[in-house]
Amino acid sequence: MAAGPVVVATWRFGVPACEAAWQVLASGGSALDAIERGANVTEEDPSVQSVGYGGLPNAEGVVELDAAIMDGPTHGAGAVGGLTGIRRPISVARAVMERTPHSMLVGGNARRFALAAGFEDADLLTEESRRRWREWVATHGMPDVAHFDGAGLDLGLDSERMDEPSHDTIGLCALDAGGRLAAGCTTSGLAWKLPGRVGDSPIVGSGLYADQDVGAAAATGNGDEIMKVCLSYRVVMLMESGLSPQHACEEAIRYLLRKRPEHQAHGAACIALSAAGEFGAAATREGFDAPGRQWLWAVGDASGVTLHEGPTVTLDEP
Ligand code: SD4
Repeated sequence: MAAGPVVVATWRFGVPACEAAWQVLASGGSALDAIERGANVTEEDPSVQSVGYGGLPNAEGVVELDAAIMDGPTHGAGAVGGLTGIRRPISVARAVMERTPHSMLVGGNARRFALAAGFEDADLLTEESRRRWREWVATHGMPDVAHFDGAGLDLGLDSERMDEPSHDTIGLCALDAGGRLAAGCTTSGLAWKLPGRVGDSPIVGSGLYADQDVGAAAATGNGDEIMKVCLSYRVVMLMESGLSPQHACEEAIRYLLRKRPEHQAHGAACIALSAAGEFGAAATREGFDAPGRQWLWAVGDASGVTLHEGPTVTLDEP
């Protein structure tokens, strides 16, 4: 008999997402539906400037969304990368999984698919995100993407300027009453990214992973680093080798730090949920342990939805 139901999500905005997901789980709904419902709450919230509607745009002022969903029982997955002008990208990702033989659609053709599948065209910029982009262009100038040499573009990865709301992905892992697992991830990605840049979030094994026999994981942080170590896959594999979700998260973050010690100013974090309903989370200390930027994550279960802090990990510790 499986434990649960339970849902885990990244960041403070994971609280309303968990509340919505919990409603689904509590009424006997599937983990997959819970993930989608929870993620949609964050995607539709204009005050979250790192996910969906209201997310900060790329260097040219266009909001490009990445999202993916993974279903434990079928080991199915769907994803979209660089999706523009659609408000609920995780639902498009689910449609990719359920209505096509493929796993990921990108760019203009992901948008065409979404429109054909019945999603509405939407302006994703809010007054606030437009204002912030104009401010960024005024201080940095427009990068010349066609002749980009890597020198002139400031992606805003300086951790001192990274306040909590500006760059964070919602990742969710859920276990339903029937013992089914699912994971999801949705983001507008790094603010001011090069047009066409796709992060870890829509990539199975990097931004999210679910193995029905073991557990699920999701990641947030600098996707250009996260994808180099397939962070979510690593967390789940560590759980498979016998580590608890908490220790698996800490060990996977340590692995990232070992492999890329010079590249962690922006940081990375992960959450995990086992098939038995245990959960855990960890983040790099650098990037996620500054005033206004603590590593926070949310849990929803029968006792309610709670916000948790830390732990953060460095290489100096065993
Ligand atoms: C990305 N992982 O696109 C996302 C962004 C993020 O905290 O989660 N930032 O790289």
